[in-house]
Amino acid sequence: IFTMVDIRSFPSESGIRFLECSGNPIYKKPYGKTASDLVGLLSCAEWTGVSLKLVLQEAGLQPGAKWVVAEGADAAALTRSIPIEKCLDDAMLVYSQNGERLRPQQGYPLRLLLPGFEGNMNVKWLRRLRVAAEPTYSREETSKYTDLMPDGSAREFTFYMEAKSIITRPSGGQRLSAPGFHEISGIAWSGHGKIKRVDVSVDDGKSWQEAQLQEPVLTRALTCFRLPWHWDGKTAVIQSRAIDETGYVQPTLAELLAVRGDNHFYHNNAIWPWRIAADGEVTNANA
Ligand SMILES: Nc1nc2c(c(=O)[nH]1)N[C@H]1C(S)=C(S)[C@@H](COP(=O)(O)O)O[C@H]1N2
Ligand SMILES: [Mo]
Repeated sequence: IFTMVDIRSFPSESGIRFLECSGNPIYKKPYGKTASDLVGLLSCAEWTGVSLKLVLQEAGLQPGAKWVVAEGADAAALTRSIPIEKCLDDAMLVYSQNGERLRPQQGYPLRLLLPGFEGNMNVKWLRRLRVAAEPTYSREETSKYTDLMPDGSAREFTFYMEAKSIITRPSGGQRLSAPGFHEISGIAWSGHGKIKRVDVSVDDGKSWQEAQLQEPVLTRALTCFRLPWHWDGKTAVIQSRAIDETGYVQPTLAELLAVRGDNHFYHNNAIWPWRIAADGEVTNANA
């Protein structure tokens, strides 16, 4: 048993990492109107705490350990099984966010942080870690956070948040005041590491231009991108696609639906194009 005093006496580390709910957004219509409707269950913060690897080693990790089962102290006792490889890689037990102690809503006093893994696995109000040879098959990894494929099979233990991006300016709900110069900007992120490139199309996907990335590009963190654009005042469809350091390219919604069907619920990382009308109004082109 480690108390919070014990945990806080370990050497600390900090990292800027995104955290995203894998239910962000849904596959079925009606789709959201704004960027926030589509990918609003997303944040990026500087987290401070201790390396989970260090804590496990200090506790005396035995060979044969394959999973760590993490349990929250909320009424639901949210329970998730984490593969040992992640626990011995960049997983952390965090007690601070953006330089202040965790807020109650974010898991005070202690939270598991698994950079790049779906939000649900980042257990708040952490009260127990159990080392096991098998996953526990809790509610949150069977009834929830598992997906039904078109052939009736279940896709389970989908940990990683795949590469994703969205244009936030201009985006749904906004209006371009007049034709002329407009900067296109947005955010990109990947659970597999750094964003390598973001392509932007202003002609409904016919051609793509490389956007400028804001430095520093951090691993498993939100990365801002920008592209100068001259809007000629005609109807246009603009969109962005992220490519991460593994070479993975963000898919279109049609590509995702073709493979997963719309009974799939989690891990929708599709491209979201915006339609610009002649009067400058911006709406969701997939809706
Ligand atoms: N103990 C506990 N941890 C939890 C949850 C929960 O209900 N209980 N919700 C999870 C889900 S579904 C997500 S998406 C993230 C949200 O983290 P945030 O509130 O810091 O944005 O926390 C996760 N950790
Ligand atoms: Mo979530």
